[in-house]
Amino acid sequence: MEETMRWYGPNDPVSLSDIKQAGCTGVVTALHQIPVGEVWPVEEIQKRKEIIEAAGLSWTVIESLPVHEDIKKQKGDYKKFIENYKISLRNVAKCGLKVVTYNFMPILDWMRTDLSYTMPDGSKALRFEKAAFIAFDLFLLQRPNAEKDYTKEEVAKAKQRFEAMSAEDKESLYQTCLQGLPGSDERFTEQEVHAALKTYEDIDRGKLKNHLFYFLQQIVPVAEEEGIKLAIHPDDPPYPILGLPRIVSTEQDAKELLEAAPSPANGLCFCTGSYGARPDNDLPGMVRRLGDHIHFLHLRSTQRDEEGNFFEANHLEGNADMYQVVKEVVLLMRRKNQGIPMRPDHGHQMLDDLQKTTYPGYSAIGRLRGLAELRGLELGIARSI
Ligand code: DNO
Repeated sequence: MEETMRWYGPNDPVSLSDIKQAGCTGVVTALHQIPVGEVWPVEEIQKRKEIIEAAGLSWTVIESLPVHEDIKKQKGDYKKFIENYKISLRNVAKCGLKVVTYNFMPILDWMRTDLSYTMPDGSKALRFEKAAFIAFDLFLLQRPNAEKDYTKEEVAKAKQRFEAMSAEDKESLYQTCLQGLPGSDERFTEQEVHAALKTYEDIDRGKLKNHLFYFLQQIVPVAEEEGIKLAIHPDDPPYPILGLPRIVSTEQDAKELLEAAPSPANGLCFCTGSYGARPDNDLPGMVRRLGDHIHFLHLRSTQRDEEGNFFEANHLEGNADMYQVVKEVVLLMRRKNQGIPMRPDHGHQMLDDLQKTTYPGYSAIGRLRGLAELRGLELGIARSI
């Protein structure tokens, strides 16, 4: 695998030199300063690339080239935003970049209810607790008609959970859930979330899928022509939240989006943490069956329970069978005779990380532990088969 780490740009407290010392050959990053929907100019891409290369690393993957909300809704200026997206793809190709990650989650990207869940060893993990999330939805956000998305038992449990929270717990839950967009420090205000949710009222799963397929049919030919591999990130968590449809959650979803615009350029960011939060996703089988379209790997493991709660476990623990996943990846790379970019996705805050503020999930030492374990696992497998 081509080992990388995510780097949030010059303001990231985890530096390029830290990433280099962790043993990476490249980084995964984006021009976070460019507003979503605007064209990425060649000069800006080139400038960022030079900074990365001066540190002895390559810019292996773009994560993300974000998709404007109008494209997801097919409203407003969506045609212009699709044209802009094509120009950005051509511009990144001009700079020699090859893999572009994006997602098609409405409004919110990933969602957790706790960003510092204490593990038995004292390190901190990201966690999604269903009752807390429902409590946020019903009693803090007070989304209209939210109760109809939950069972009576779930509502009762959320109520009980909420009543037992201190004012401080409530505030922290509220801020965590509103955090919204990774890669920025911005949080949505309550009004903004309500207004944004309203704009999706008439968009169900089928409609959102059609919007994704249309978008793919527009951009995949450009990517193919430019030698770019597209990698769509799955939904995290992989099911609808806040009444919003989510359409990249299962193997079937992935197959359908690949079939909607058949091309080697149309591909997946295979995030084992996101797909793996559902027990019905067979991760090693997905690598076997969809491997030709896996252009980027996020390796991470969640530990789930029957109620739908999960936390991010150490990379080789939790529910993902990381041994089988990496074994399938090794076989795939041999078959294709090429490496696949990988990043250890997230990591616990541990050791000196606990004293630092980084993007949630993106501490240096926790990710270094994940990377080191995954690299060792790959070497062991590659040597023994
Ligand atoms: C979370 C990340 C995602 C991912 C985007 C890709 O840690 O894996 O935010 O970058 O969904 O567009």
